[in-house]
Amino acid sequence: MSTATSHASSSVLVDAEPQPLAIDVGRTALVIIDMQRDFLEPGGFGETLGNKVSLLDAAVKPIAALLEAARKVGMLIVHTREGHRPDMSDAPKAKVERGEPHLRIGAKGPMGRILIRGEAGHDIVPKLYPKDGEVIIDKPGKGAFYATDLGAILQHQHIENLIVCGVTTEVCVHTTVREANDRGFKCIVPGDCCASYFPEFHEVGLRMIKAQGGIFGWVSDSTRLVKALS
Ligand code: C5J
Repeated sequence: MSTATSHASSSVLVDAEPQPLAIDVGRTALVIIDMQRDFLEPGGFGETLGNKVSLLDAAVKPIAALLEAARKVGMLIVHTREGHRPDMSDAPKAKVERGEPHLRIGAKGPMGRILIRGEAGHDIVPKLYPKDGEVIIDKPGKGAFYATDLGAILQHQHIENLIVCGVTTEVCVHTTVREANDRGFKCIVPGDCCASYFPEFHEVGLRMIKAQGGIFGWVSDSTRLVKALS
């Protein structure tokens, strides 16, 4: 993992709503939520829940552009993966017992056992694959702080701001932004780097973040963020 002390400290102004935000790049992390095959590809968890997974493809290209810009400036990069231990001891019964039994978490699908660590479907899509040294957080819940060491890592790296993106907007992205906001992080959410199986939830999810003076954070997009970083 790269360390905060190795990150160049420079303040940039990010165009965002409800207002522009100045961030110190060296104290900012890019957090990419759950860009896993299980959510984006046919045969995974997303599809077993009855969703049209191709709707999530829209976020891949903008995230790739942002990831490239963040890597160039040496920003701390965090990738998260939602999933469970193979023995499923960390999977709450209430979460597992939903939907058809042969399509539930832990069941065998075309990409291996659904939402289980180490299986092909649990891995991150090739276009956004983590590079050596980037942080990977395996999370059993929707929020990236719940039952993980993300908080400790961000604290040790002196991170104050998060750029949070990924899938899905109203579930794991939103939960993570809310957790981060309560922990004192300023969160910027690039809208085009997020996606949902429900376009209306995506739209409203973004509006909820920036409403009321930015009650959960700021909303921007990949173009404005890449411009600010370069
Ligand atoms: C869901 C997620 N939607 N990553 N997970 O179950 O948003």
